[in-house]
Amino acid sequence: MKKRDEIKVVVIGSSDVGKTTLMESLIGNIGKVEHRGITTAIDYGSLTVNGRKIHFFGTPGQKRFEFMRDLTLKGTTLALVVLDASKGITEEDIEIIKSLESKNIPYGIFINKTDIKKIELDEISKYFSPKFVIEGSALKKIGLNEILNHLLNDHF
Ligand SMILES: Nc1nc2c(ncn2[C@@H]2O[C@H](COP(=O)(O)OP(=O)(O)OP(=O)(O)O)[C@@H](O)[C@H]2O)c(=O)[nH]1
Ligand SMILES: [Mg+2]
Repeated sequence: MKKRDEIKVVVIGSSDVGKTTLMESLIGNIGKVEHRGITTAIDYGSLTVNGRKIHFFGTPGQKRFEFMRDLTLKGTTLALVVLDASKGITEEDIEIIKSLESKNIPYGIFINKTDIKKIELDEISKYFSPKFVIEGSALKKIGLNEILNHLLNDHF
């Protein structure tokens, strides 16, 4: 199978888990709209790695913006779900992931903020069937190359 030259990745997850920080660490300057640190529109940035362009769309995590998340998921290659290890797996995380599964959208999981605390990986496999699970820190720039490697090399 020929790998697609351009892919769309939607960064998704509940409020404050570090989605915008992750995009900034991966990409640098991104388009973003925030009000007191809370994302209120869609973050956007792209990267071209080994001739493959990756378009990243970051969704707001607050519940009142759920409709933007659903709209942004249209035509996505993969959803990248960000979890906050310091909070553990929350009801909202489960809701978000179950919604992806019900729409048959492939997703990978990035467990963020592992500089503060870790999550038992068994916990993840108990609930979910992601394409990949990566532990790291958006703030400390840990695990970012692993994300890119999966985006470039996996077949979704
Ligand atoms: N310790 C630690 N803090 C982090 C990490 N990543 C993000 N943060 C902090 O977590 C807070 C929220 O980060 P954001 O990137 O704004 O989170 P978000 O998911 O985009 O939030 P919403 O857009 O409101 O849904 C900020 O204070 C970040 O500095 C990390 O890896 N470790
Ligand atoms: Mg944000």
